[in-house]
Amino acid sequence: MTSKEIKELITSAKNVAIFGHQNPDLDCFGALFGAKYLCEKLGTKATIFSNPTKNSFLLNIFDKKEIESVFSSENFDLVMILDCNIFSRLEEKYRAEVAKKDNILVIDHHLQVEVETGCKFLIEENKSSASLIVLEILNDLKIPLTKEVATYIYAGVVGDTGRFLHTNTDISTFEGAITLLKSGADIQKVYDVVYRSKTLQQIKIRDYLFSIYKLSPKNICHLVVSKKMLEKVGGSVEDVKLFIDDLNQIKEFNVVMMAYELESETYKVSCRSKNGYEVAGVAVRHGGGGHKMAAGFTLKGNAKYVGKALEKISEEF
Ligand SMILES: [Mn+2]
Repeated sequence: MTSKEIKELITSAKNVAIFGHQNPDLDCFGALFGAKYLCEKLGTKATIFSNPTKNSFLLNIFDKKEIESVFSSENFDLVMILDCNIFSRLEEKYRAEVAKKDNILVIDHHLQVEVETGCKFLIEENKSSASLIVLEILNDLKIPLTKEVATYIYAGVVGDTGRFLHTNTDISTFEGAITLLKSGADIQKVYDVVYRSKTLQQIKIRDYLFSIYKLSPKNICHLVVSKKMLEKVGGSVEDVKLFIDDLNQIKEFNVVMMAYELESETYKVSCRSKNGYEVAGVAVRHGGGGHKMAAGFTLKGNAKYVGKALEKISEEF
Protein backbone atom coordinates (compact mmCIF):
# COMPACT_ATOMS: atom_id res chain seq x y z
CA MET A 1 0.00 0.00 0.00
CA THR A 2 1.16 3.53 -0.71
CA SER A 3 1.05 6.34 1.85
CA LYS A 4 -1.82 7.88 -0.14
CA GLU A 5 -3.85 4.67 0.01
CA ILE A 6 -3.18 4.42 3.75
CA LYS A 7 -4.38 8.00 4.14
CA GLU A 8 -7.60 7.16 2.27
CA LEU A 9 -8.18 4.08 4.40
CA ILE A 10 -7.72 6.03 7.63
CA THR A 11 -9.79 9.06 6.58
CA SER A 12 -12.69 6.85 5.52
CA ALA A 13 -12.75 5.22 8.98
CA LYS A 14 -14.43 6.69 12.06
CA ASN A 15 -12.66 4.88 14.84
CA VAL A 16 -9.34 3.03 14.62
CA ALA A 17 -8.07 0.37 17.03
CA ILE A 18 -4.28 0.02 17.08
CA PHE A 19 -2.39 -3.13 18.12
CA GLY A 20 1.21 -4.32 18.29
CA HIS A 21 2.85 -7.62 19.17
CA GLN A 22 2.79 -9.30 22.56
CA ASN A 23 5.57 -8.29 24.97
CA PRO A 24 5.82 -4.87 23.32
CA ASP A 25 9.25 -3.28 22.91
CA LEU A 26 10.45 0.22 22.06
CA ASP A 27 9.82 -0.14 18.34
CA CYS A 28 6.38 -1.58 18.89
CA PHE A 29 5.34 1.34 21.07
CA GLY A 30 7.05 3.88 18.80
CA ALA A 31 5.01 2.53 15.89
CA LEU A 32 1.75 2.41 17.88
CA PHE A 33 2.08 5.97 19.13
CA GLY A 34 3.19 7.15 15.69
CA ALA A 35 0.16 5.47 14.10
CA LYS A 36 -2.21 7.05 16.64
CA TYR A 37 -0.73 10.45 15.82
CA LEU A 38 -1.10 9.75 12.10
CA CYS A 39 -4.79 8.87 12.48
CA GLU A 40 -5.55 11.88 14.64
CA LYS A 41 -3.78 14.26 12.25
CA LEU A 42 -5.95 12.82 9.49
CA GLY A 43 -9.02 13.58 11.61
CA THR A 44 -9.83 10.02 12.69
CA LYS A 45 -10.15 8.91 16.30
CA ALA A 46 -7.68 6.19 17.32
CA THR A 47 -7.02 4.07 20.40
CA ILE A 48 -3.94 2.03 21.29
CA PHE A 49 -4.58 -1.33 22.96
CA SER A 50 -1.79 -2.97 24.93
CA ASN A 51 -0.89 -4.35 28.34
CA PRO A 52 2.66 -3.39 29.21
CA THR A 53 3.85 -4.68 32.58
CA LYS A 54 3.21 -2.25 35.40
CA ASN A 55 6.82 -1.19 35.97
CA SER A 56 7.91 -1.42 32.35
CA PHE A 57 10.67 1.02 31.41
CA LEU A 58 8.63 1.75 28.28
CA LEU A 59 6.25 3.78 30.43
CA ASN A 60 9.10 6.15 31.31
CA ILE A 61 9.02 7.28 27.68
CA PHE A 62 5.51 6.59 26.41
CA ASP A 63 2.40 8.11 27.97
CA LYS A 64 0.46 5.41 29.80
CA LYS A 65 -2.72 7.47 29.65
CA GLU A 66 -2.90 6.93 25.90
CA ILE A 67 -3.03 3.12 26.25
CA GLU A 68 -6.26 1.19 26.74
CA SER A 69 -6.54 -2.41 27.82
CA VAL A 70 -10.11 -3.60 27.14
CA PHE A 71 -11.05 -3.94 23.48
CA SER A 72 -14.53 -4.60 22.15
CA SER A 73 -14.47 -4.93 18.40
CA GLU A 74 -17.93 -3.54 17.58
CA ASN A 75 -16.82 0.03 18.34
CA PHE A 76 -14.15 0.11 15.64
CA ASP A 77 -14.32 0.16 11.84
CA LEU A 78 -10.57 -0.09 11.15
CA VAL A 79 -7.88 -2.12 12.90
CA MET A 80 -4.20 -1.27 12.49
CA ILE A 81 -1.54 -3.81 13.45
CA LEU A 82 2.05 -2.60 13.68
CA ASP A 83 5.44 -4.26 14.19
CA CYS A 84 3.64 -7.60 13.77
CA ASN A 85 2.09 -9.27 10.73
CA ILE A 86 0.42 -12.38 12.09
CA PHE A 87 -2.51 -12.69 14.49
CA SER A 88 -0.71 -15.31 16.60
CA ARG A 89 1.81 -12.68 17.70
CA LEU A 90 -0.86 -10.30 19.00
CA GLU A 91 -1.48 -10.31 22.73
CA GLU A 92 -3.53 -13.40 23.36
CA LYS A 93 -6.58 -11.61 24.77
CA TYR A 94 -7.07 -9.63 21.53
CA ARG A 95 -6.52 -12.36 18.93
CA ALA A 96 -10.06 -13.67 18.52
CA GLU A 97 -11.68 -10.21 18.52
CA VAL A 98 -9.21 -8.79 16.00
CA ALA A 99 -9.60 -11.79 13.69
CA LYS A 100 -13.35 -11.03 13.48
CA LYS A 101 -12.73 -7.68 11.82
CA ASP A 102 -12.75 -7.29 8.05
CA ASN A 103 -10.94 -3.97 7.70
CA ILE A 104 -7.37 -4.52 8.88
CA LEU A 105 -4.21 -2.65 7.90
CA VAL A 106 -0.87 -4.27 8.76
CA ILE A 107 2.32 -2.17 8.80
CA ASP A 108 5.45 -4.15 9.60
CA HIS A 109 9.09 -4.97 8.92
CA HIS A 110 9.27 -8.64 10.03
CA LEU A 111 9.60 -11.55 7.62
CA GLN A 112 6.13 -12.48 6.43
CA VAL A 113 6.01 -16.24 6.92
CA GLU A 114 2.26 -16.65 6.56
CA VAL A 115 -0.12 -14.14 4.99
CA GLU A 116 -3.28 -13.42 6.99
CA THR A 117 -6.17 -13.44 4.54
CA GLY A 118 -8.31 -10.36 4.13
CA CYS A 119 -5.74 -7.89 5.49
CA LYS A 120 -4.13 -4.98 3.69
CA PHE A 121 -0.36 -4.87 4.03
CA LEU A 122 2.55 -2.52 4.02
CA ILE A 123 5.50 -4.83 4.71
CA GLU A 124 9.00 -3.46 4.35
CA GLU A 125 11.39 -6.16 5.52
CA ASN A 126 14.44 -4.00 4.84
CA LYS A 127 13.35 -1.19 7.14
CA SER A 128 15.20 -1.13 10.44
CA SER A 129 12.04 -0.49 12.46
CA ALA A 130 8.28 -0.29 12.16
CA SER A 131 8.52 3.17 13.73
CA LEU A 132 10.59 4.31 10.75
CA ILE A 133 7.92 3.07 8.32
CA VAL A 134 5.32 5.14 10.20
CA LEU A 135 7.66 8.15 10.10
CA GLU A 136 8.02 7.79 6.34
CA ILE A 137 4.24 7.73 5.92
CA LEU A 138 3.97 10.90 8.03
CA ASN A 139 6.70 12.51 5.90
CA ASP A 140 5.07 11.43 2.62
CA LEU A 141 1.82 13.04 3.76
CA LYS A 142 3.71 16.17 4.89
CA ILE A 143 2.36 15.90 8.42
CA PRO A 144 4.61 17.86 10.81
CA LEU A 145 5.68 16.12 14.02
CA THR A 146 5.40 17.35 17.57
CA LYS A 147 8.43 17.00 19.85
CA GLU A 148 6.57 14.31 21.72
CA VAL A 149 5.81 12.06 18.76
CA ALA A 150 9.32 12.63 17.35
CA THR A 151 10.71 11.35 20.67
CA TYR A 152 8.42 8.32 20.55
CA ILE A 153 9.48 7.39 17.02
CA TYR A 154 13.15 8.01 17.84
CA ALA A 155 12.83 5.58 20.75
CA GLY A 156 11.50 2.98 18.31
CA VAL A 157 14.38 3.50 15.88
CA VAL A 158 16.95 3.33 18.69
CA GLY A 159 15.33 0.21 20.12
CA ASP A 160 15.35 -1.90 16.98
CA THR A 161 18.78 -0.79 15.76
CA GLY A 162 20.40 -1.08 19.20
CA ARG A 163 21.35 2.61 19.01
CA PHE A 164 22.38 2.40 15.32
CA LEU A 165 24.50 -0.71 15.96
CA HIS A 166 22.73 -3.66 14.32
CA THR A 167 23.20 -4.55 10.64
CA ASN A 168 19.69 -3.27 9.83
CA THR A 169 21.00 0.30 10.29
CA ASP A 170 21.08 1.96 6.88
CA ILE A 171 20.82 5.33 5.14
CA SER A 172 17.05 5.54 5.67
CA THR A 173 17.60 4.99 9.40
CA PHE A 174 19.91 8.00 9.66
CA GLU A 175 17.68 10.07 7.37
CA GLY A 176 14.79 9.29 9.69
CA ALA A 177 16.90 10.21 12.71
CA ILE A 178 17.74 13.59 11.14
CA THR A 179 14.05 14.32 10.55
CA LEU A 180 13.29 13.39 14.14
CA LEU A 181 16.06 15.60 15.52
CA LYS A 182 14.83 18.48 13.38
CA SER A 183 11.39 17.93 14.89
CA GLY A 184 12.81 18.29 18.39
CA ALA A 185 13.05 14.65 19.54
CA ASP A 186 14.39 14.51 23.08
CA ILE A 187 17.14 12.00 22.38
CA GLN A 188 18.80 12.28 25.79
CA LYS A 189 15.54 11.35 27.45
CA VAL A 190 15.46 8.18 25.33
CA TYR A 191 19.10 7.36 26.13
CA ASP A 192 18.61 8.03 29.85
CA VAL A 193 15.66 5.65 30.02
CA VAL A 194 17.12 2.94 27.79
CA TYR A 195 20.83 3.01 28.55
CA ARG A 196 21.37 4.83 31.83
CA SER A 197 18.69 3.35 34.05
CA LYS A 198 19.86 -0.13 34.97
CA THR A 199 19.49 -0.85 38.65
CA LEU A 200 22.02 -2.74 40.74
CA GLN A 201 19.44 -5.49 41.01
CA GLN A 202 19.30 -5.76 37.22
CA ILE A 203 23.10 -6.00 37.09
CA LYS A 204 22.84 -8.93 39.51
CA ILE A 205 20.48 -10.55 37.02
CA ARG A 206 22.98 -9.95 34.23
CA ASP A 207 25.69 -11.62 36.35
CA TYR A 208 23.33 -14.51 36.90
CA LEU A 209 22.69 -14.89 33.17
CA PHE A 210 26.43 -14.87 32.51
CA SER A 211 26.81 -17.67 35.04
CA ILE A 212 24.29 -20.09 33.51
CA TYR A 213 24.87 -20.02 29.74
CA LYS A 214 25.92 -23.15 27.85
CA LEU A 215 28.11 -23.18 24.77
CA SER A 216 27.98 -25.71 21.95
CA PRO A 217 31.09 -26.78 19.98
CA LYS A 218 30.13 -24.34 17.21
CA ASN A 219 30.03 -21.49 19.75
CA ILE A 220 26.25 -21.34 19.83
CA CYS A 221 25.32 -19.96 23.24
CA HIS A 222 22.05 -20.91 24.89
CA LEU A 223 20.47 -20.33 28.26
CA VAL A 224 17.16 -21.13 29.91
CA VAL A 225 15.58 -18.86 32.49
CA SER A 226 12.60 -20.34 34.29
CA LYS A 227 10.11 -18.33 36.34
CA LYS A 228 11.29 -20.14 39.42
CA MET A 229 14.92 -19.21 38.82
CA LEU A 230 13.89 -15.63 38.13
CA GLU A 231 12.01 -15.43 41.40
CA LYS A 232 15.10 -16.67 43.20
CA VAL A 233 17.26 -13.88 41.77
CA GLY A 234 14.49 -11.29 42.15
CA GLY A 235 13.98 -10.34 38.53
CA SER A 236 11.33 -10.12 35.83
CA VAL A 237 11.25 -11.29 32.23
CA GLU A 238 11.74 -7.69 31.18
CA ASP A 239 14.99 -7.53 33.18
CA VAL A 240 16.24 -10.64 31.41
CA LYS A 241 15.45 -9.25 27.96
CA LEU A 242 17.67 -6.24 28.67
CA PHE A 243 20.76 -8.39 28.43
CA ILE A 244 20.48 -10.48 25.30
CA ASP A 245 22.51 -7.91 23.39
CA ASP A 246 25.15 -7.95 26.14
CA LEU A 247 25.59 -11.67 25.50
CA ASN A 248 25.71 -11.06 21.76
CA GLN A 249 28.55 -8.59 22.30
CA ILE A 250 30.86 -11.48 23.21
CA LYS A 251 33.17 -12.13 20.30
CA GLU A 252 33.21 -15.91 20.57
CA PHE A 253 29.42 -16.30 20.53
CA ASN A 254 28.17 -16.76 16.96
CA VAL A 255 24.56 -17.14 18.09
CA VAL A 256 22.79 -16.45 21.36
CA MET A 257 19.51 -18.22 22.12
CA MET A 258 17.92 -17.04 25.33
CA ALA A 259 14.80 -18.84 26.55
CA TYR A 260 12.63 -17.26 29.23
CA GLU A 261 9.41 -18.58 30.67
CA LEU A 262 6.46 -16.32 29.85
CA GLU A 263 3.67 -18.57 31.07
CA SER A 264 4.00 -21.86 32.89
CA GLU A 265 6.05 -24.19 30.67
CA THR A 266 5.89 -21.77 27.72
CA TYR A 267 9.27 -20.33 26.81
CA LYS A 268 9.99 -17.50 24.41
CA VAL A 269 13.37 -18.05 22.77
CA SER A 270 15.01 -14.80 21.64
CA CYS A 271 17.87 -15.26 19.18
CA ARG A 272 20.67 -12.94 18.08
CA SER A 273 23.60 -13.66 15.78
CA LYS A 274 26.75 -12.22 14.24
CA ASN A 275 30.02 -13.43 12.64
CA GLY A 276 28.09 -14.33 9.47
CA TYR A 277 25.50 -16.47 11.26
CA GLU A 278 21.75 -15.96 10.73
CA VAL A 279 18.88 -16.94 13.02
CA ALA A 280 15.75 -16.24 10.96
CA GLY A 281 15.76 -19.67 9.27
CA VAL A 282 15.98 -21.59 12.53
CA ALA A 283 13.28 -19.39 14.09
CA VAL A 284 10.91 -19.99 11.18
CA ARG A 285 11.58 -23.76 11.22
CA HIS A 286 10.49 -23.80 14.84
CA GLY A 287 7.30 -21.86 14.26
CA GLY A 288 8.59 -18.35 14.90
CA GLY A 289 9.97 -15.50 12.84
CA GLY A 290 11.71 -12.16 12.94
CA HIS A 291 14.71 -10.78 11.11
CA LYS A 292 17.93 -12.30 9.73
CA MET A 293 20.01 -11.66 12.83
CA ALA A 294 17.33 -11.09 15.47
CA ALA A 295 14.48 -13.55 15.63
CA GLY A 296 12.50 -15.70 18.03
CA PHE A 297 10.27 -18.70 18.53
CA THR A 298 8.36 -20.47 21.28
CA LEU A 299 9.06 -23.81 23.01
CA LYS A 300 6.70 -25.64 25.33
CA GLY A 301 7.90 -27.83 28.16
CA ASN A 302 9.83 -27.60 31.41
CA ALA A 303 13.24 -25.98 31.81
CA LYS A 304 15.08 -29.26 31.39
CA TYR A 305 13.24 -30.10 28.17
CA VAL A 306 13.80 -26.61 26.76
CA GLY A 307 17.53 -26.84 27.56
CA LYS A 308 17.79 -30.17 25.74
CA ALA A 309 15.80 -28.82 22.78
CA LEU A 310 18.10 -25.81 22.46
CA GLU A 311 21.15 -28.06 22.61
CA LYS A 312 19.69 -29.95 19.66
CA ILE A 313 18.73 -26.78 17.79
CA SER A 314 22.32 -25.54 18.25
CA GLU A 315 23.36 -28.26 15.79
CA GLU A 316 21.20 -26.68 13.06
CA PHE A 317 23.58 -23.76 12.56
MN1 LIG B 1 10.28 -3.89 15.27
